[in-house]
Amino acid sequence: MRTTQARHEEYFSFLRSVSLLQELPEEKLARIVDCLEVDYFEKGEYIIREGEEGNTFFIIAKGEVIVTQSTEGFAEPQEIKTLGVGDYFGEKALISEDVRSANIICSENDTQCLVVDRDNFIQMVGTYEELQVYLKEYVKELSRSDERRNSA
Ligand code: WNU
Repeated sequence: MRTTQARHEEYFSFLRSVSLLQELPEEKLARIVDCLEVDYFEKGEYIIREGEEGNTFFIIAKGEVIVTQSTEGFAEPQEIKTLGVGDYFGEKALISEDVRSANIICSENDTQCLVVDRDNFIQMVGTYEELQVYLKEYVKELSRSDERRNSA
């Protein structure tokens, strides 16, 4: 059996490899590892639904997801991108204090996501100015690309 210690080290070094978290101080990263949950998804499952309330931030540890969004002039939500290991999502609802702005659908069996809840996310971002600025900019950019795409 894998010990708690081994699991801690595994997630710690994985999170260190995520570009967003590269500059986080060691103790902050360790705290995130302590309060992480791991969620498992199968192909076709919705991880996030557009329009729903959301209180969690996700980092993909294994597998792949697609991002789709309802778009003016189309009956079905349109695919806008694919995300894989080391990518993250779900920050927008937390930062803009809004409902989920896109669907996240699992596209590979046995996809694993590390899940951080709102309070821990706010702690992680709030205590780190550069991260906050970076994410806020990124979220603004997402809203701009939504407008360009005519998302409904
Ligand atoms: C996009 N428009 C919108 C992605 C992930 C992280 C970053 C892009 Cl920093 P949420 C739905 C989530 C949303 C984003 C993600 O979908 N998303 C997008 C877009 O063009 N959302 N509105 N591209 S992938 C991605 C940048 O994380 O957060 O909580 O839920 O609204």
